[in-house]
Amino acid sequence: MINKIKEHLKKLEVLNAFTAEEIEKIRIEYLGKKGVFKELMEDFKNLDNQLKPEMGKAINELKNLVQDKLDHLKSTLNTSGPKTASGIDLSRPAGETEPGSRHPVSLVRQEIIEIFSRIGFTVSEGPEIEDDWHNFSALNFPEEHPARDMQDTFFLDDDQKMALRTHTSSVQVRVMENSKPPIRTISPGRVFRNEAISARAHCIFHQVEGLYIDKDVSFADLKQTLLFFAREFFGEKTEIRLRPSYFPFTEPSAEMDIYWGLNSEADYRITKGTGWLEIMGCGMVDPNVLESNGIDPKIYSGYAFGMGIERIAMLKYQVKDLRMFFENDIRFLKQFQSSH
Ligand code: 2NL
Repeated sequence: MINKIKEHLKKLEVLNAFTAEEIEKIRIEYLGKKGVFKELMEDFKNLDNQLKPEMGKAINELKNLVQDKLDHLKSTLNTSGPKTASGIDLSRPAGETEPGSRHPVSLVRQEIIEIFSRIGFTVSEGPEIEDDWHNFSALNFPEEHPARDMQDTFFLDDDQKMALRTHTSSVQVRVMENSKPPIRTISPGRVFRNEAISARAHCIFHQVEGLYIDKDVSFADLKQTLLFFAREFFGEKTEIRLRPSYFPFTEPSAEMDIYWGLNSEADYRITKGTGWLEIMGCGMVDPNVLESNGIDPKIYSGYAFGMGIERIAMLKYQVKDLRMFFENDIRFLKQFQSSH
């Protein structure tokens, strides 16, 4: 009898179960009506009285071990479910995942789109790979203009026919090709410049450009639209100024600044001591551009503008280094508005 008990002890050590059914089977095998203990008790009855205390103790010990084993198996079932041969529990529920957040460039792009859509601008998008016509020629870039140079443009072939777009004006050329005035559209998108990467410049960045073409569109319309935008985005008391500038596709051209103020050391640094901050470039669409795109400059006129989204996002969120927007460091990204 003592050998029988020893055998059961050995068996018990390697016994395992992965489901509630298997555990129940073990329980019945040992503790059931026709189980191991029933049989042992039958043997026990027929023992010599002097052997009974020792055997009784051994049977009790075995019973306790069986109960412990069953409890243990049940507890692993509750917390970790079935295990594979490798011991990895594939049924374990995943830990909680933190909700993601929107990228600051997406947030600012969306805000700009919403402001202009309130005054009738539609959104247009187009290809990131462009031909020379849509990126340059249709926009009045002279044949030898430095912006076409290898320095600024990522050309995709040796004869410089195809390139990564350097601005989203190429999208607006496509809008002019495919529709008739009045045209009132903004084109947000990714653009590419073959430049050295620094805290203030990157070879990939995002732009929003705007284009409005109709009869009798004037510089006053441009100025009032940009003032509206500046006050919606930066606050209702925002002041703007326009400085003369140059772009191949607009005439006259200007740079729009907002008054940022000089209230802190940082303000002096970012406004170079003037209190004014450059926000975007703009101008009246050059008659050559209208003509190239099949729009009669004697009947129609238009204005256009363009701004860098990262630059605006740097101001809005006080980000000092443009490269932060491209590194996708979770610690940076999770500081912005959650998408939930
Ligand atoms: C800047 C300046 C500008 C435009 C973009 C434009 C588009 C067409 C015709 C004429 Cl189809 N102009 N776009 C005009 C002036 C300035 O962008 O600094 N962007 C980051």
